[in-house]
This record gives sequence, structure tokens and C-alpha cells, in this order.
Amino acid sequence: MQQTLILLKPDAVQRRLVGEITGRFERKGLRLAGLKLVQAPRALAEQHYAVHKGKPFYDSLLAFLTSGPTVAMVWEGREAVAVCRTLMGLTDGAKAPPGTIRGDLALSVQNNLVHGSDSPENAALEVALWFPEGLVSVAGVDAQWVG
Ligand code: RTP
Ligand code: MG
Repeated sequence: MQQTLILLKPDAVQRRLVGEITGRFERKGLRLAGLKLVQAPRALAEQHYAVHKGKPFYDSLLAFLTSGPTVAMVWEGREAVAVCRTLMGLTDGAKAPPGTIRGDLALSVQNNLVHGSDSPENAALEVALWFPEGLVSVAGVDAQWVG
């Protein structure tokens, strides 16, 4: 069963959109496999966005991700990585289509509410990074709902 790491970034928490956004993943039929509120230390943010090191927006991005609490979640189900990226919409809220999280709720390119892993390989790395303590085992609990 495929897993993906989803972050509700500090703007989502600050704007009181945690329920709205979480509900979209939940209603899609994905299964919640991890959930916690994290004040990301700088080192965690650096590791998470290491691929963007050196880009013009990197420093601003790290300041943003460490600016307040983030909700870290693991969702699992059939094609979970791609399904979540589709639900999120394009990076830039101004370009993301209506019906997506960013398309409906974001206008900024940086403050775009959510992060989702972009491949199953990166998902495994990111789940381990944000949940080093491991996950509760939920496999088999309600397999009929997750594709
Ligand atoms: P994410 O990694 O957060 O799921 O977002 P993404 O794949 O859609 O976008 P990515 O290219 O990986 O960029 C990571 C995050 O950096 C911020 N960003 N700012 N100012 C800019 O031009 C710019 N470009 C990207 C966004 O917060 C983006 O989600
Ligand atoms: Mg990305």
C-alpha cells in the first residue's frame, strides 16, 4: 500500500484551514496513518527542502516552514502520492485549478498551504524524516476503503 507525507504548512494552521484541508484527503478515501503538530526546527526544514538549496527562494522557504506549527500527516492508499498531488494542485496558488486545495484556498506561490511527496521513493524518506518514531500499524483495518 503506497504512503505519502503531507504537510499542512504554517499558513494552513494560522488560517484555521487544518480541518478543511484534512477533510479533503479523508473524503477521497485515503487512510490516515500518521498525524502530529510539529514546530519544525531549522535542521528538519533544511533536510526536508534540501533539493531546493541554492535556489533564490530557499532562505524564504525555510523561514516560512519554521515560522509556526506544521501538521505532519501520512496518508496511504492506492496511488497515494499522485492522488495527493492532484488534490493539492499546482505549486502556484494563482495557477492551480479550482477544485484543488491550492486552487480553492491559496493565491501565493510560497504560502501554498500544503506539501506532498513527489515520488514513492521521496515519500519513504520524508515519512522517516518527519516520523522517526515510526507509525501506528493500521494496515488491514479497513482495506476495502483504500483501493
Ligand atoms: P511542495 O514540495 O511543498 O509539495 O511543493 P511543490 O512540489 O509543488 O513545489 P516545489 O517546486 O517542490 O517547491 C517547494 C515549495 O517552495 C515554495 N516555492 N516558492 N518563490 C518561489 O518561486 C517558490 N517556488 C516554490 C513553495 O512553498 C513550494 O511549495
Ligand atoms: Mg516539491
